[in-house]
Amino acid sequence: MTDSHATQTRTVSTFCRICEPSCGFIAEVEGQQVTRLRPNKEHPATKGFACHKGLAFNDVHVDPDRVNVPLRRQRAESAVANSFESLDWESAIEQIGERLNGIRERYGDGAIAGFMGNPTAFNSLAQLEVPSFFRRLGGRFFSSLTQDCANKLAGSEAVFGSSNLHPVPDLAHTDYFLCLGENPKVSHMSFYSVAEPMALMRSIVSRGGKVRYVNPRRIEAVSPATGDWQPIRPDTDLYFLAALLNAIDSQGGFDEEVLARHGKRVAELRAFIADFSPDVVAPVCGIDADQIRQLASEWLSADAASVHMSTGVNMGRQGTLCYWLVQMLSFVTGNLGRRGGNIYPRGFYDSAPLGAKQRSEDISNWQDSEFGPLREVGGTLPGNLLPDFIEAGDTPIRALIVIAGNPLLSVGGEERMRESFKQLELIVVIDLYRTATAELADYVLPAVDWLERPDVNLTGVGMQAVPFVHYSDAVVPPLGERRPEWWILARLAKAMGQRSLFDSDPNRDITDVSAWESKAMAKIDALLAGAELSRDVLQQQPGGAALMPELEPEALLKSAVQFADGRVDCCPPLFDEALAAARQQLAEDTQAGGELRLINLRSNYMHNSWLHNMEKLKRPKQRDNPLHMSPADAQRLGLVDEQTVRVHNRHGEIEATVRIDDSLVSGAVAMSHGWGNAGAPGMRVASRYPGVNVNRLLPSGLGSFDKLSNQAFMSGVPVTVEALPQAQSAPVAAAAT
Ligand SMILES: Nc1nc2c(c(=O)[nH]1)N[C@H]1C(S)=C(S)[C@@H](COP(=O)(O)OP(=O)(O)OC[C@H]3O[C@@H](n4cnc5c(=O)[nH]c(N)nc54)[C@H](O)[C@@H]3O)O[C@H]1N2
Ligand SMILES: Nc1nc2c(c(=O)[nH]1)N[C@H]1C(S)=C(S)[C@@H](COP(=O)(O)OP(=O)(O)OC[C@H]3O[C@@H](n4cnc5c(=O)[nH]c(N)nc54)[C@H](O)[C@@H]3O)O[C@H]1N2
Ligand code: SF4
Ligand SMILES: [Mo]
Repeated sequence: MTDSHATQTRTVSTFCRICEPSCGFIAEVEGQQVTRLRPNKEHPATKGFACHKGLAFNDVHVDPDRVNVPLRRQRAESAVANSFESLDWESAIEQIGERLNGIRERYGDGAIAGFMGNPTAFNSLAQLEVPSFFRRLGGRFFSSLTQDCANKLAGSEAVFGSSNLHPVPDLAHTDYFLCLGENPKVSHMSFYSVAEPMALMRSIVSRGGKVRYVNPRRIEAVSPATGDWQPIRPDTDLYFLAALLNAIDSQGGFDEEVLARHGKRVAELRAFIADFSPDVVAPVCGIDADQIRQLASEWLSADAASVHMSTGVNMGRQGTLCYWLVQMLSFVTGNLGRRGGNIYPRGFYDSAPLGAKQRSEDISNWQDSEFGPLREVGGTLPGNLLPDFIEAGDTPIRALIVIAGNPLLSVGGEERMRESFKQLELIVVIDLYRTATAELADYVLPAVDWLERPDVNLTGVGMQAVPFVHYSDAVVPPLGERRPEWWILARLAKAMGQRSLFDSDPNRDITDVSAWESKAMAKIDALLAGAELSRDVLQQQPGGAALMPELEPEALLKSAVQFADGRVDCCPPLFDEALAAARQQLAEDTQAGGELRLINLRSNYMHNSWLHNMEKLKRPKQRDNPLHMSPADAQRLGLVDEQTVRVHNRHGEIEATVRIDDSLVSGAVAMSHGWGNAGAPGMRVASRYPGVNVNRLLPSGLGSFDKLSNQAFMSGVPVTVEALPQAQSAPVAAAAT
């Protein structure tokens, strides 16, 4: 960091906290204003890579629509619906604290709930402190994990004994990469932190290797230079993976020596995949049996093969089992813990044992709840049960605090969620914006953004292509009255007479925020100290970052597996019920007709439900979220481009505009989520281009999530599409199911 005269430009090294790559940036600062963000070429890991969303983040930082002071909703008697008045922090904290205490007294501890959203994954202090606030209160805790990747936590916990062990493809050395349900070019990968994934894909292909994207859509990553498309019908990956393993076993591809030394329950795995021959699954997956056998041979003939799956598979009906079979594909063929296969790179601390500790704290604890046996995964209950918990008879939730989340748009079933919120006595939203969820809140509290707070890249450790750690101080002081989440929650705890997050004595009057911050930072400092690093040392490195030595690939099987016997569980007994259900499901899917299935579509011009207030992202074709449909389906249904249609199923209905898209397999329709901002007038750009909330078509409540992991079913949900009657012409109604 170079400091000079206040009015001159100084440069501060920092990093982006929008998504997993955490790209290194240089912020140019004049006085206390950021004037420009640019990629940091000196950063040892991200090396000058950055995308347009991160580079434009200053637009969010200075957005006139940001919430800058605490807001309180005018109660119903107010003449203006949903008007908010500002108040000072002291009053806001005092009032909320008092109401929370009243609710606890009337309804018990469980009446208070938290929902923590995705941006906290890149917010080190919030990530560490938010869950403990609710734990101390004895409250209920939900997070966007169960709309994203909870299946991976549950899957790894069952197979490796740690919810934190997620072997990543060694793309720099692999000869074969099988990529399921992931779009590296647009979304920059998840559970694999890499700044420029497409450069790695190109290098695999250019050194004679193969990349296969298994996907119902010919995604942007597909090209002669970066890999081929393997089409698949939505939500059939479990059958495909089982058949691939079945074909590999038939071709003698199991590595018996590795299995004998490091595996257990291999016979049970074999028994399961035996029912899924390529011939049986081919018609369901929409992949020829010969092609499945060909993919098996390709995998086996590669010197080293690697695999990865992401949200397109997580969100199907069998996310946990799919993650298990992905690990099995790697393990049984001797590619797990091998150069060019899947590896555990470690990073600046060893996260695998921490995931084993989490297992004892939540995952193994099935409890009888009023909704049947339920367990927490990653410390969180199923987001899809939030409305049910609010409506629960004896022990209802009555206060909800949402931190960096937008459950009204990000969780399935907007109508149910909205309806259930009416029963809450208190809703508090801590956010940057007056989002659709915030619009229903009693209080909206202004959070700092990542230019205004210090962070270490905690998320991604153990899953980095190049293991590194970086630290950034706040680049500029907070604008307005914005505050960090830990500060808000610590103040609330104190106002409630609770032990504050950072102080054992609730009565001690702590006004020195920096003292709190250093207490909050102490955990991070301890992790850094374990790697013989400190924040000071990091800040003196180029890019504020230090590269970490990678574990040798073999260490994965030698020491990272967290079961006492050190063995990989090839067929965890926990799965028994799910395996039976999967066989049953295959039988049903084999009988099912050609219904349309709805899948997700991320683009470079949206980021979940946020960044919708950035004018720069509202390019002409990016101002709403149409329903993408293959030409064959459109023709079958008599639909044309730009036509308005009704999309419905038993969960809900929406109107959308058709976009004919030849990148989709027939039978799949795709829409972007995170839209539906008509009800968020506080976000003026977003509400000008509102789009429609596709999650109205997703299930909610019991039966709408994977019991093993709490992961919501959000991809492959059947829908019916029909033309809306035209004002002038006769209706062209055509149902797809
Ligand atoms: N149909 C469908 N639904 C999906 C998905 C899908 O693919 N399809 N994807 C799912 C996935 S993977 C995810 S992760 C979830 C995300 O679900 P959520 O986390 O509930 O939603 P986001 O849209 O990420 O909203 C994040 C909110 O945090 C605010 N925010 C940003 N930075 C900060 C900060 O530093 N502090 C605070 N306090 N607030 C901040 C933003 O303004 C925004 O309102 O959505 C899920 N929903
Ligand atoms: N631009 C942008 N970048 C983002 C985000 C964003 O919203 N916008 N969100 C961030 C977040 S929170 C996350 S979790 C990551 C997610 O990163 P990814 O998981 O890569 O997310 P997507 O780009 O939605 O890719 C999912 C893919 O799965 C495919 N798919 C859908 N259904 C199925 C199926 O049944 N089987 C198979 N095999 N494929 C299927 C879809 O066609 C899609 O290409 O992205 C992060 N990066
Ligand atoms: S890829 Fe993600 S982390 Fe990198 S600049 Fe873009 S939004 Fe930020
Ligand atoms: Mo996500």
